[in-house]
Amino acid sequence: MAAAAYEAAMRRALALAAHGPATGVNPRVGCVILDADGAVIAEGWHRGAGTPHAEIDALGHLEPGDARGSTVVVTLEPCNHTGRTGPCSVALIEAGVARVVYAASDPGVRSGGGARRLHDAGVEVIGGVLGDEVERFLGDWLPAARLGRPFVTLKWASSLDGRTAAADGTSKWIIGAAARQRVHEQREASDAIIVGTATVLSDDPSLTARGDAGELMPRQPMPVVVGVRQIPSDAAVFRHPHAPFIAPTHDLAQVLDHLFGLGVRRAFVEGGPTLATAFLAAGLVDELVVYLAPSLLGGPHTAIADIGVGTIAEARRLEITGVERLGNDLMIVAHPRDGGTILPATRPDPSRPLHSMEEES
Ligand code: AOF
Ligand code: ZN
Repeated sequence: MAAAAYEAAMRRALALAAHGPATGVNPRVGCVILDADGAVIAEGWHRGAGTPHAEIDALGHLEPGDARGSTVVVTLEPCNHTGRTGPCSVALIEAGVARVVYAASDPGVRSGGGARRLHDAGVEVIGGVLGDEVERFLGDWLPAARLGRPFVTLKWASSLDGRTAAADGTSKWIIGAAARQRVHEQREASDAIIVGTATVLSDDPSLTARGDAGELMPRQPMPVVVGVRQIPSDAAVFRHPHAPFIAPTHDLAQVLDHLFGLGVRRAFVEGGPTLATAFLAAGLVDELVVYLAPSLLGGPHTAIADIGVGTIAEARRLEITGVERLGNDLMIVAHPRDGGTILPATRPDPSRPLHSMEEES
């Protein structure tokens, strides 16, 4: 079979993968099974954690023995572990497939290694077909799997001069309705929203994802509150559809580690400035989303505090990877040019906070 046939089947597998859920612990995966003539004999995709993997879903559409000698085209390297389900590598070997074509390697410490296992069992294995497209499609899931922690987006909304509050600390509605709605979409696309205790104490946010009529969106991220200060038992976050995860610590790496274990792959850090600065300084921010309103506030309430840039040559230079105009506001997405995190970690000891997260207003 020609490379073009594998690519065409991979394109179909990618379209199938898109039926799956875009958030949560498991990736979106699609699979197409071809007979020896290259005709499609089965298709499958993954429907979320606890359900069959794409390969098993596709095999399930065939009679026993019908996959013998077939070519399995799948967007992610077949898994090699027993998680909520058994290893797909073994299922494919037992089904007697002749060849496995995949796009992206599985970076999981436990789940990876399926390609090698298949190869060792005499199955022809071809990796990297439409690799870049599938990488882009998998979005934050792959970086999170590689990092072994959630992919972290840091968001703030500021005036044109980079202030997130006026001199008296008031900060409601810096950005307009269209931009605020975009924030709700980004919340819905996240697995967790993280704020500091100071934000809970000053703003009492609900940390829900809502539609433009204020209604709850179908998916709600897990609310997470970081910091050692007590928050009142009647705080709005306790009325969130999911029980909030309260992390009475300043050890952000540990918080992320715990969230990863709970299945969080995409974390959205929403405030305030001290928590934002602490995440940056700990080298734990992968992406920056900045909403800019055409207003000027002046004064002391900058979006982030000292990040150790003493002179202009030390400025952390980023690349703008997205711009959207939302009503009168702008949304800017930025990433580091050289890969890695927005700021490299500056504090080797995460148990010593840069500033107290509790000082923030
Ligand atoms: C999926 N769907 O189609 C494939 C996956 O806990 P489990 O058993 O569902 O295993 C999840 C892991 O399996 C996942 O993180 C990924 O590494 C691998 N492959 N996962 O959810 C699939 N092929
Ligand atoms: Zn699998």
